[in-house]
Amino acid sequence: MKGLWGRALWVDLSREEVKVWEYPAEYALNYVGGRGFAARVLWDYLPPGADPLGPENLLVLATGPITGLAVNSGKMVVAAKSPLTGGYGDGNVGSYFGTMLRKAGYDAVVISGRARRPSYLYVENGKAYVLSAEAIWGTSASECERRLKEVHGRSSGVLCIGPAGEKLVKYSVVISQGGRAGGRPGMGAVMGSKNLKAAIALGDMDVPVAEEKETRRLLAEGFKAVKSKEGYSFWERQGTMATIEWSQEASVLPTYNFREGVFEFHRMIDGYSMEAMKIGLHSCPICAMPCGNVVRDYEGAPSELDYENVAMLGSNIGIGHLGHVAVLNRLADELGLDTISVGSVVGFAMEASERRLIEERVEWGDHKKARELIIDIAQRRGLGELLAEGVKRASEKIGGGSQEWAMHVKGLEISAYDCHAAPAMALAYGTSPIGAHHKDAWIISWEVRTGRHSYDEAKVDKLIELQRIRGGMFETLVACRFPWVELGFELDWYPRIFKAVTGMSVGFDYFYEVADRVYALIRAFWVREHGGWSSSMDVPPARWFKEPLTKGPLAGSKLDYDAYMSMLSAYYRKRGWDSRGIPKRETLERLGLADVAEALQKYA
Ligand code: PTT
Ligand code: SF4
Repeated sequence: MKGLWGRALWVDLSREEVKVWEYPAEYALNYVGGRGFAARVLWDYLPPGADPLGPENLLVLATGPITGLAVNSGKMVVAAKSPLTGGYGDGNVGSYFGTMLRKAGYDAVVISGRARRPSYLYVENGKAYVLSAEAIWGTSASECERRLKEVHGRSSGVLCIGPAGEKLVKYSVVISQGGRAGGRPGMGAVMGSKNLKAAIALGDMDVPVAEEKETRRLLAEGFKAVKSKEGYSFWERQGTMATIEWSQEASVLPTYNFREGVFEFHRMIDGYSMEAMKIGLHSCPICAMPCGNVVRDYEGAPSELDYENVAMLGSNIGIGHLGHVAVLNRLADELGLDTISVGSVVGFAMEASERRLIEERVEWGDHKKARELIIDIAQRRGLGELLAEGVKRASEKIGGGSQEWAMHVKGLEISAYDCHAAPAMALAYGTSPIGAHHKDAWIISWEVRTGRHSYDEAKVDKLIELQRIRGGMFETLVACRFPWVELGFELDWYPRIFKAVTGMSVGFDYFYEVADRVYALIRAFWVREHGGWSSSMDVPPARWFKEPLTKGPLAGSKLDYDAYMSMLSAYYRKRGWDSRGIPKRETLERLGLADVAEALQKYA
């Protein structure tokens, strides 16, 4: 396929060996790139049952055919078997690493083994080396990037882990450009377990495309169209931070460990408060609508804010000063911790302390204690050791009924939308292919608009449609979905750029089929790694079913368990999965996954 080099780097850190891998052409045709490529590699090459933090785990860094060529396409996928969930894990990070990797002559990197000493991978124009990272081990993510750029040049693309990844914190992430983060289900820990502190790419080659002039023309057209959208200027002002106000109004702002959906101090942490503190705007490469809002935090340092970060480190733990929230957010970036999960575990600790299930006192809204805890988590010290394992394992350890309010699905902490009165969003969390993340289907805005209390099948159809576009098309092409989601940029543009780049004239049917294949394959991976499946794995925590909201206009609302389970059954049926949530043989065969069907036979 044009638009892809058709080759990846395969790096065996144990042997300090780097090979060029001409991957099978069917990978590109059937999986396109990004998440699709990663899922297929993990299915084909990861030994079943592998320890996620053992040398046999594979870390996949993957771009797609339009990465670096389309509007908002400075994005890439970081994937591996997750140490947090034991299933498939990935994240999408904005980074010059992805665009430079393409310019260096590769579509992806697959990393196996474990280096004997702290190391980093350096890729430049077709060549690759594993170099010593002893001098930068222990540094913060931004210090690591700064030091490597001093050596390899300012234009190199860098991915780093922080101290949390080195200490194998189960929800540590990979960081780029100081404030871009990816790989919520512990991709940072997988890097750390391999003794891999960083990866750098540098190149100046152009990936061959089918229609060069048309690709350039479409890129310019895309930029112009995005910038002329109605909501553009407000987006430039607030970016994702505008969602705080929306979530408060819709009663979905996670508050006090998802007990409530409204926060009394919401105005102190919203987009307008952010605007008053704003000192800059950062972005991923090739972006037409930058969204990295930088503020100066209460300790005087810059911190890049997003909705999720502020909701989880603000309202969810009772902190109502944006300057304090910004300190915690900056620490998470420096240490390489996922802000959503760390906000959730701190909220969990606050509730556990209130209920006297742990000895340590951690009060709601205590920003100093939250600051200490975040550092202790990254260092795995004291209570931080327990919390570094995530809320699922922490609740199993402390007991006392805490499993009911450990806010996760499949072990991944829930992102920042309360679902007491949002059944479709609850199902989106329940069926997300990586655990409770909103990336595959942010159905909540549609649900709030169209009727939030129903459990009808139209919601299931909408959910699958969103998963196909967001979790399928954008994650395999690989580009940022925000132009479409946030500004209504036309989706039809993507098949056009895909044709210009690859020469393949396809419609949405093609992307949707790829998406369904990738979803079925990822589900098969979960089944294989967990040794079976039960629909209970696709259900959000008991809190949303048992404890109604007590505040705000939706006080009294909670989810209905039986109605949720009927939606889940409808979801399985529409996907061609059985009543436990395992893809049926005929579904796998229809999607060209006969080999996968064979392997799943023992769970039939
Ligand atoms: C993403 C998740 C999100 S989703 C946010 S804010 W969001 C949190 N950001 C974190 C952060 O920052 N620092 C940190 N230490 N941890 C963080 N954890 C959280 O991670 C991100 C944007 C955003 S901002 C979103 S929605 C969109 N996500 C996209 C996606 O998933 N796919 C895609 N094709 N396009 C997307 N565009 C948008 O990108 P994960 P980024 Mg992120 C500081 O990675 O693992 O998927 O988790 O990548 O470059 O920071 O851009 O309101
Ligand atoms: Fe990156 Fe934001 Fe631009 Fe998307 S909109 S490419 S997340 S800066």
